[in-house]
Amino acid sequence: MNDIEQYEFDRLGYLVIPSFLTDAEVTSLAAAVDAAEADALAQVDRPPDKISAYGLEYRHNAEKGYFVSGAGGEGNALLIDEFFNMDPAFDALVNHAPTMAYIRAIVQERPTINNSELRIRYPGNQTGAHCGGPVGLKLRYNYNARGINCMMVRMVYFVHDVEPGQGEFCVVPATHKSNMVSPYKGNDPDKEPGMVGLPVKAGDAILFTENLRHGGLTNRSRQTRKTLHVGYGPFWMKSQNHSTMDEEPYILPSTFARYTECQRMLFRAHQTLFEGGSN
Ligand SMILES: O=C(O)CCC(=O)C(=O)O
Repeated sequence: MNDIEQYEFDRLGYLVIPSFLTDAEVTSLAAAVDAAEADALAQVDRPPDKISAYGLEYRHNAEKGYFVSGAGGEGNALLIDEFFNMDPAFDALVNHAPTMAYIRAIVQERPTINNSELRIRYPGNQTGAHCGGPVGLKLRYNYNARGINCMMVRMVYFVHDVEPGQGEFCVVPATHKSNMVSPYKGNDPDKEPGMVGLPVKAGDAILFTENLRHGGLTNRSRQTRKTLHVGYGPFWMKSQNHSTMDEEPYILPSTFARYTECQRMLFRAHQTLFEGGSN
């Protein structure tokens, strides 16, 4: 993360990183995303296995190791938690060197992955505006003598272009430093003053602090928007997926068996990487 990127991230609370993934990564991730969507869609008509603390209904596929909420079709979104278990193609995003360089620059304690969500937003769908201003400790943005000091941050990976009107990820820049909760009622990202959509190309990524007010503009196109969201934070933070909130990371033994030791460390909470050290 260079000086300009650090300045912009501190000033705005997010960064759009162009051409972050290679063409080969985009191709392989896009195919895995489509296969995951087909698998998850086959689950959504049966009764839920779990209801999250926030009231979201989840179907759990224990064999493939994921939780899905939502539905397909006009106006809906399908949210697949723990997508890392679904396909070895997703291993490329675990200890992804370019990502880790950004994460280490903004999370001061040893970072781990605490959240993985495949977000599939069908035409007509929007993601309500949330966060910004005073938030709890787990989402907080801070700056100290060592520089940027984030709690939870997210990297969003794009496997196809998202043009204006196609359900762009959106932000109210700089609200990670706001002292006030947004006074705008309804959480409609299309109507919230200051909200800006961030169009991207396939292979781009967006890094943001969860302290920033953000959401997803209405998808007014016929293209379904498919994005991979990976959350990071200090090692002591447990799962921040809604389906497994504050539980241990949900990584299947078969997924763990594929990983290198460095990849495994990204899912080990409450441990330090080096004996006697915190980093
Ligand atoms: O991309 C979107 O529609 C919203 C995503 C979001 O809220 C998040 O990644 O925290």
